[in-house]
Amino acid sequence: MKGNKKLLAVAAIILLLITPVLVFSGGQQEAAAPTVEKEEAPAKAKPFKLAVVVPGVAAGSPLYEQLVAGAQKAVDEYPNASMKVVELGFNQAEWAEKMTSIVATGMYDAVISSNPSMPFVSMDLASQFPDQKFIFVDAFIDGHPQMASYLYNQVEQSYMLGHLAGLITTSKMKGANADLKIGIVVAQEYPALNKMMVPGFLQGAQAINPGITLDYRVVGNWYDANKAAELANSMIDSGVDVIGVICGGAAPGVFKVCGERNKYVMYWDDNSYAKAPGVIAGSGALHQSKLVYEVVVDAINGMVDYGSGTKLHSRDGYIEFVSDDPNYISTVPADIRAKQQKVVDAIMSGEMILKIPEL
Ligand code: RBF
Repeated sequence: MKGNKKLLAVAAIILLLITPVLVFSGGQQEAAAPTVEKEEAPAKAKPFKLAVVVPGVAAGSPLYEQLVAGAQKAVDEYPNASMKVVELGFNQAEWAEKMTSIVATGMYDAVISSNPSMPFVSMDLASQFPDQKFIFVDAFIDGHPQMASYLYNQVEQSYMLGHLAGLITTSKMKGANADLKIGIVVAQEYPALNKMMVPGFLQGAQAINPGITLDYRVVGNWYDANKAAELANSMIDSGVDVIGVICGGAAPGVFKVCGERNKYVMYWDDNSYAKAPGVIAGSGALHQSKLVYEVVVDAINGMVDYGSGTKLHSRDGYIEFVSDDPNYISTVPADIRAKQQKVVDAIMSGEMILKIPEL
């Protein structure tokens, strides 16, 4: 009892002492410490403008859709933040010029974009506008004071997909044939593709059988679904029964042909089983909307470490093989899924290390 009274008295004194502060603060969070208020309150209220640059077209490209969604989620949480989405379109020769016209407005505290070419597309522009800050996801640049970048370990995503492709092509699944041939349809060549994705995919498949070969085809752009379909047909004619697809908006061409001819697709970037149930037999996922959300929140709060390049692995939670989707479970038999899961678990836990090469 005695102790309680003493506590009550102390609480009353504290309340008396802080009441004026609470009254004066008018509900503002920063008002508790007047000295801090002077320096921090205006900084927090300062408008933050973000340019979200889609190098291509968002629709049909999951990583770009996630870029926009992640940025939007962060901006929605901060009343002082706003963003503008700009699509650069499919003509890559125009990208640097279009980026310049965004940056030249001087309006944006940061520009965020996604794909491995964007740091290099922006390099000259960065020296012309030394105050402009850039954030690149799905890209790598280290040591540039105006740029922060985040690179996914695409060897891991690709190995997991290749491993399943290997299991399927050597299986008795209804679309699988006796040939040890898998394929990949890509939109265009770039270092991250040639050094991480294609080798990772093949390495994963060859872990099942070293005799497996890869039929590699290039569409030439990120939108031509008819061309992608033509390539898929020709690959299937030559004995391919599982096709990896990294060609953005052209991918539905491969889905269609594989659906018609009872073959299988491996898909990167997002849980996409529902886009072609029974045809997409394996899907990886990059958690780009989560990454972008976190990085944009940091940018709004002035916490981005410009000058750094960050490498993200499966064990960091940004890369996944989607094994709990009902379409995966109904398309791929349990014994194959069990073998696949062992490798997925080993990669996710960090027990199996697949290094990112120099790009
Ligand atoms: N991926 C897409 O899904 N759609 C695109 O339009 C697209 N355009 C790209 C353009 C360039 C120059 C580069 C280097 C990559 C592009 N990517 C695109 C690929 C993307 O960055 C990533 O590598 C793949 O989606 C696999 O994760």
